[in-house]
Amino acid sequence: MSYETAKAAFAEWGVDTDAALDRLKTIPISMHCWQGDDVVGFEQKSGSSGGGIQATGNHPGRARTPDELRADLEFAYAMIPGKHRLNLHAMYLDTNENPDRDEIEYRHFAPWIDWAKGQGIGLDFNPTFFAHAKADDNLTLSHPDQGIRDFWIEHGKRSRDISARMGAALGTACVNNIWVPDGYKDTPIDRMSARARLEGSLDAMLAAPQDKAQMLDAVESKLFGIGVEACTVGSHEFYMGYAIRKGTLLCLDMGHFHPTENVADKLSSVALSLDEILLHVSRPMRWDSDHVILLNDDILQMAQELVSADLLDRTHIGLDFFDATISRTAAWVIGTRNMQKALLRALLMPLDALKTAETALDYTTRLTVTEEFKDMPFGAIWNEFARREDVPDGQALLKELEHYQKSVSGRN
Ligand code: RNT
Ligand code: ZN
Repeated sequence: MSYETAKAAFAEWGVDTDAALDRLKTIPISMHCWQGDDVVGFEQKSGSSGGGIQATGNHPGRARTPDELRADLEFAYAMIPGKHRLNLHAMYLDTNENPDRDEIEYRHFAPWIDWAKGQGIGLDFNPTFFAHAKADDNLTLSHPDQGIRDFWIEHGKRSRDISARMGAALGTACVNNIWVPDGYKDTPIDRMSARARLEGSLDAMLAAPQDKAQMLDAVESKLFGIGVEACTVGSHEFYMGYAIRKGTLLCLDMGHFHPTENVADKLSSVALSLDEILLHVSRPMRWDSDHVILLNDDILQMAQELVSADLLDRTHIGLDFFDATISRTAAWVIGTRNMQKALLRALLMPLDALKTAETALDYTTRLTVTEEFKDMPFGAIWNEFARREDVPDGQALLKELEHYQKSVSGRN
């Protein structure tokens, strides 16, 4: 279907497709560096991610160096309409030095900042509280040993300083997201002390004020992880309370709740108590499995809430998935485009008319319209977006993805 025909179909419902495309273009997605190398990072040590997270699969083409990762990212960005961001983890430093986590400095990330400047993209950041000998017990900021806590507090402080300098250098606030794996495989006796220690460590880490124009603190909760089935110290309630009391962002990861919970439903609730929100858009399958996000109901509902509740300006959309059984670059491209497609569908809904029907308790109209809209030609509007943004679609996209994958498949 031509764009003009599709545009007319939406116009009949009072929806302006050009306005939707203009808006979509301005929504940055923070693409996570760790999809490119199975959450391994570039520290001078071997080892896997730990902390209850795991990429499975050994598809050829894993980025082994920062240069390879940047090349892969450049390709992925070229396949994705619009301008986006990169979400870096501290263990992706780019340096010949070998600093421990409590020794990292801005200069260890300088090549990333230069590259981001050249690409015209913003950076986000994460301290890495896993894949390290001092995190082997799955206890970091809540560890009973003050020395271990201090080590991780120092890592967190340095990450905040690095984030602030990244934000200043790039002219866009860097979201520094704190996720720790802390928890217990079996039922703990003293949850309270563990949570009090986590709170104390966070307070110490976040004590130094930072300019919000340069960096924003975020905290990420979790229900459970592999190896920490009985109790996660940084639970949802823990961090929700913490974020509200301390004025940080709250990160909602879609894989970090009970499987039947609707994470989209949480947005409006937390938004009444928080200034800003961070999302880790992900797809759990039976557990926090971090599958590549699909254009499924969960994502569509998330996007619709962002638009309907007018939360786009105070929500930072980050992605969090890692699949090593398929082309890693294709995973980035498909997942990021799906987030955009979900946002586009939300922007193309006749939300005012639906809200009017709902306020009038006319749920019949609400259901009729939302179901009729499932047959609307969203695809033609997306195709137009890709055309305007000069990125391939359909078979041309498939070809590009295959071609690039072939070019990296010799890496081993
Ligand atoms: C883990 C969290 C966390 C990580 C990244 C790598 O369950 O979701 O966000 O995936 O920090
Ligand atoms: Zn996450």
